[in-house]
Amino acid sequence: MKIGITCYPTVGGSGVIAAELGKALARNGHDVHFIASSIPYRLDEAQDGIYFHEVQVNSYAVFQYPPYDLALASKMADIIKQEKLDVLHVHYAVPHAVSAFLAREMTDHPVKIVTTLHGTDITVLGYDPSLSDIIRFGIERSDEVTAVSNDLIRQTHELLHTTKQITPVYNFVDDSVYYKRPDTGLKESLGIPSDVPVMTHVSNFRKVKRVEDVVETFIRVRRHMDVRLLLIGDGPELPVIRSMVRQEGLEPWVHITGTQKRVAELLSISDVKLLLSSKESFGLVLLEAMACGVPVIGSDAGGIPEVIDEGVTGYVVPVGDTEAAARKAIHILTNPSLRKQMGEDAVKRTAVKFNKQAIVDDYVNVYQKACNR
Ligand code: GMT
Repeated sequence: MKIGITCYPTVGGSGVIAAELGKALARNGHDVHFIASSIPYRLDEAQDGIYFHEVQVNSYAVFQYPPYDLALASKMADIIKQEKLDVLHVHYAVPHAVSAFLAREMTDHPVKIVTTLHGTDITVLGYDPSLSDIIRFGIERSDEVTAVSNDLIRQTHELLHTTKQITPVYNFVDDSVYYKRPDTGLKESLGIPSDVPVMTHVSNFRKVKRVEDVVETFIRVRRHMDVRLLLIGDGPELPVIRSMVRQEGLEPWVHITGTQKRVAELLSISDVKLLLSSKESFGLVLLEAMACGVPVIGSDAGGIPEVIDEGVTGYVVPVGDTEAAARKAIHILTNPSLRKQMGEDAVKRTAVKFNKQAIVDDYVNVYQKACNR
């Protein structure tokens, strides 16, 4: 098939999934055309069957805001016509599904539109009355719609009052990147003694991630045992977290790494991974940790309970309940055989329930369904 893919190219789960999906589709013999404002993170290698088309937005004095959505629609229409695309798969309803609709209207070629909902397009923007009608429009005019968890489907129907059928397709990880790496001195280079366990959080440090709960949980765990905290990533809340760490006098035990390329290596020296968000449609970082053999503790927000098998690969705690999160973390960290068993089960569950090839095949089935309409 000839498949167009549009996503936000910056670091973020949706961009990662779009890029990994595109690479896997190309490996399976499809032609994949990325249409985005820049090359998606993770698409930096040359690969047969992958093409990149950059959307350029010109700025004119007449525009207070440069019209990215229109430039995107124009570029999509060009590529649909030029490449005779069978399917245009857009990640995020706004503006991508709406730009795709406009692009299809601009061409005579019968391209099908597949939209994948990733989360904040519904759980945050869906509450905005100035956007909810256009999000619903983008969804309803798509030929097929998928979402990354059943909870996101429930929320989409509830928030947008749409009856559009939405297919759940879970996220996956690239197991050639995320697997347990041997520690070749990384723990030591961070100044962490080999027998001291490590708690880890990875995110884009937005408010919804509730990173202050992660630090609060760490403080509670530290009252019981020697432990370290790795905070990986960057974002608007990082300065707040830095000052919390300073004020609490935690600097010797908390390692703030910023954005990292070697996430799999850092996860591999971790003993438990925390994601305590208030909103989270899936939580791809949980899967990345699980693939590296790390037990996970997540909040009961959104799709997180669909990712964690309670008591098997980790634990789910109520949003904001740092006491429960600390209790679960202490339970894992003080039971080496449990920590080991959970880590092994996490790797197995990731390979089965979130199997990359099976999920790529699910997307191809969705494309075929759209084309057979
Ligand atoms: O979590 C973010 O802030 C980034 C956002 C994105 O666009 O990548 O993540 C969303 O999509 C990911 C991939 O499907 C999911 O794993 C995240 O749970 C989801 N984020 C939220 O729902 C807050």
